[in-house]
Amino acid sequence: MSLNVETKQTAPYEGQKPGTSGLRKKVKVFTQPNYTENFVQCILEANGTALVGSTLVIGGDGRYYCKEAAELIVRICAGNRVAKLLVGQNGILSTPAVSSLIRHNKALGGIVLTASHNPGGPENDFGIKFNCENGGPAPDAFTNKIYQLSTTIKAYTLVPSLQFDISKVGVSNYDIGGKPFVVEVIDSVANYVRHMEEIFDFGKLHDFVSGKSSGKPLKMRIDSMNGVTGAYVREIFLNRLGATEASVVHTIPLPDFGGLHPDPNLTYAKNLVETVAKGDYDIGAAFDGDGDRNMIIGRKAFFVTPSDSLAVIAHYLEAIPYFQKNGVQGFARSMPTASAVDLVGKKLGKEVYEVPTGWKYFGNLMDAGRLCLCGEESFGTGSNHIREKDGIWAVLAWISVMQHTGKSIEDILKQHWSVYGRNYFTRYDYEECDLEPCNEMMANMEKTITDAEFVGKSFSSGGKTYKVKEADNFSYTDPVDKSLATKQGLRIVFDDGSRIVMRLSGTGSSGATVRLYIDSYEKQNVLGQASVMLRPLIDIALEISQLPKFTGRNAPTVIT
Ligand code: VG1
Ligand code: CO
Repeated sequence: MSLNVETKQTAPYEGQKPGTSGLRKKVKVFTQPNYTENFVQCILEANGTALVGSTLVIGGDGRYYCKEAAELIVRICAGNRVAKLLVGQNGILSTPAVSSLIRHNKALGGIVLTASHNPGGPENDFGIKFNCENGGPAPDAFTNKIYQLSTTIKAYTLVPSLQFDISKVGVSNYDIGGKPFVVEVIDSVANYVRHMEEIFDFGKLHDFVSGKSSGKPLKMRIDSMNGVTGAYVREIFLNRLGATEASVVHTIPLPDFGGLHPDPNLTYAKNLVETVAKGDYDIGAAFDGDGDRNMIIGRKAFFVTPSDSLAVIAHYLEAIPYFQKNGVQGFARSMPTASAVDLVGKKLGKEVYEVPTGWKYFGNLMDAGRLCLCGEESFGTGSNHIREKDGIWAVLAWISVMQHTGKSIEDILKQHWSVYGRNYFTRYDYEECDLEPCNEMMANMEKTITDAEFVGKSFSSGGKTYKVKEADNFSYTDPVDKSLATKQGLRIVFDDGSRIVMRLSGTGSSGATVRLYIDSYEKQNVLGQASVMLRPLIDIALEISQLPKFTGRNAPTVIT
């Protein structure tokens, strides 16, 4: 029986402008009549004629409204002449799993349902983003097109009568206006686990984790924070690597993340940090809601900054079979990320790229074969095995390094610093501030730091003096397609390499979030306490930006 396509009239909604990684709004915004429908129709139309007969991947992090949105999207895709959909069972796929599936199946792209690390539930956030055929988040030119379409949309098309069961793995075939249409509900973890097995030496890791090689199992606490990684973690760490049941916690994905804020950092993953601090663990790790972020801590909760994590993995890439096989190309980091990896790149003779915030900026370099490992200070680490950051991959990389060196996480870091020096790093977030004064603050600071007199000025605090070497609003020309991204963050670089960076978040769902990044390099004094070492530069940043005056805040909401 042929199913009918229906066209529904609609009108534009304001503000359907994708941010750093997709469109993120409150659930209540997405569930307004036609809001989700409009945005999805615009995503599909932005693909132009390539959409006809294409394959798309659909899945998300299991948060509230994820399953309903996935079912709705299937019906809209059916109405837009897509030929085949790969849909995660119950609408569940981690962000890295979507990226892997797109590449593995040579799909045109994927629609990812997530607001990542933002809290979930009926009162909280939902999000939708499009990933292109390389598996990475759509670049600016593409998301601008989606936004443009959203301002003029008049109608969307769907097949309301399409019946399928998203909770059962299996293939359903349809005839839509004489054309075949296939919905394949897939096991959410199988493809991803296969991919990890190709990258890492699971045999070696099994012996190391289970204790078969040493008689001493690796003591781990892996915390999925009730996000999407639960199922992946259970299959990989318990079933494949032989870890004990007690090694993994919060592995059931919940629509509201059990009330947790699924953001793996020292503030929101407090339970993990406290447990590892008190207990007998070699490694602790946590992920965000959609599984692309990771936090790594060692014995007694020894904290590894994401900037250091990237540098250490870069130093030990030979411990991972994937890189032995495919070779090591360049490295990259986002602009606010501390420059520890630059030093490793320099030593190994590798190119190091500095790109704006957001994983989409790494994709072109990877596609061009110039980049194999990259990271962001926001707990993102990944490689060119996919085009998203990958939380579980990062933990497997760290366990590989531990196995390879036979050292503890703390010793690995201390040795790294003794060779390269240390980039002390912190980020202060001021969440949900009023937008207007924040815009004013940024404009004001831009004016201050781009004044001709500013370069060469010295600032002193707490017995330290920093002299400005350069200052700008960061802009980036993609070395591959020459596309230009401007106004990516205010940046003050001092002559010892230390930096102050300030930008407004592009992932918040209401108000403005100010991010202040402080990066201070020490060649010798590598064993200090980060909060003490960074104090002078923080005070200087607050003075130059006049942040307390503009935001009315005396302290950040989150410190990482
Ligand atoms: C934040 C991070 C950025 C990251 C982005 C998406 O963006 O700072 O590094 O790429 O989130 O990560 P912003 O614009 O709020 O600073 V995720 O795990 O939320 O997809
Ligand atoms: Co995420």
